[in-house]
Amino acid sequence: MELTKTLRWFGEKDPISLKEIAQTGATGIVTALHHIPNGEVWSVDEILKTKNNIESHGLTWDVVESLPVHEDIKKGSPNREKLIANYKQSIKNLGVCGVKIICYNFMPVLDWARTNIQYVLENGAEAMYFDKNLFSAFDLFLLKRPNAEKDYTEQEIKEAKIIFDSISEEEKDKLGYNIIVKTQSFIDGAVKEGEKNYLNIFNELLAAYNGIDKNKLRENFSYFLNEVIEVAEESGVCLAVHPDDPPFPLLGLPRIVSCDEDFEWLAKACPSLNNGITFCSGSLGARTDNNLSSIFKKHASRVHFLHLRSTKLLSNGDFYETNHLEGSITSLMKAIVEEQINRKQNGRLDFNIPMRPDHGHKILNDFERESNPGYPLIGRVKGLAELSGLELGMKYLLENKSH
Ligand code: CS2
Ligand code: MN
Repeated sequence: MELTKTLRWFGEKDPISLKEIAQTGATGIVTALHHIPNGEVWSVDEILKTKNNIESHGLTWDVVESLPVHEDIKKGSPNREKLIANYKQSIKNLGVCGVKIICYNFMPVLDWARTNIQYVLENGAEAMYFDKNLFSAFDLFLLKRPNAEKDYTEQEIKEAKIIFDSISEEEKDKLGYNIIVKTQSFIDGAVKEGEKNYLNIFNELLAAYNGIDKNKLRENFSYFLNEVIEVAEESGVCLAVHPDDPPFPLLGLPRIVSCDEDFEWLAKACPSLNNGITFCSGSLGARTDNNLSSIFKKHASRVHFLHLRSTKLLSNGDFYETNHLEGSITSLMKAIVEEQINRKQNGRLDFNIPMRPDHGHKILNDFERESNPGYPLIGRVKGLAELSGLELGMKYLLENKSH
């Protein structure tokens, strides 16, 4: 019994190769068919090409991350029927090919958001940082989102203005780029690199959510889940929604997968255990009122995939991604191992839950090569090794206790 160790691979365009990943201690790959446009069917042929490639390196394709949910499904637009039909077909095809866990998210427009993707730590390593005031400054004064002021207090606007006035033009450009162009949704192609007009395009994407509040978004999410769940069950595929990162509303957009109450809603909206969760400790950890191990314990039976990393929350609401073993990861790992033991005792076969170190710091030779933000090789491998050791020790303690 052991968590399945995986690393994310961004496909052929990833500067990090499968050959390298095969040497890291990971046995599995988390990837997507990045070349297929969002909304189109993943055919059996295309899935098998990637699967065979992964397997030719002695690895297994354990989790899809992500099979993206099209914005029109999130918005509940009339053409969602066609898009949902395509999603169902992709689930079916993945099931046929034996790829049985699908991670996705239901965050409008944005995926994860950070203000600095090269925050230098005391030891010289680089991490990703979210500066609350800087993010507000971006919203209010760079993006100039219509009516943005309504989402902030006077004090917040004042603080955002001070910080905005203190940074150079070059830093402003970089800020926009970090926040928008490097986020996952833009990897989907909504804005091309070098696109000068990207702030306007972005404002249009946001404006399309005018009138869609938390309840409406929940309604659209529930509709989607209840449409696809039967196919998922028949195909033996588990869906695993990734939490909002950070887990609070941004840019006037609703966020509905952020906390315990949201997971409770999720389970009620679609009770099937195939409607599951990607438990991302780093995302959920960016909120003081999210107690990681208690949220995990409460919803453990529907956790199909683990993203493990730690978030250092500062008193002013800023946060950054800290070392994997910091924070409450030890008590979370205890809860995870207990869940594995439970599953085994209850005859569930899915006790080797796939896990990956979600992001990693840039360290050592990572500085000598390109990588996707958050996904340098050595920093992630350090996290993987640390988490694997923690798991092993925890298992030893808990199993000996139960004998
Ligand atoms: C990931 C997310 O890189 C990351 O932070 O955890 O982007 C994740 O892949 C998506 O939200 C899942 O759809
Ligand atoms: Mn994550």
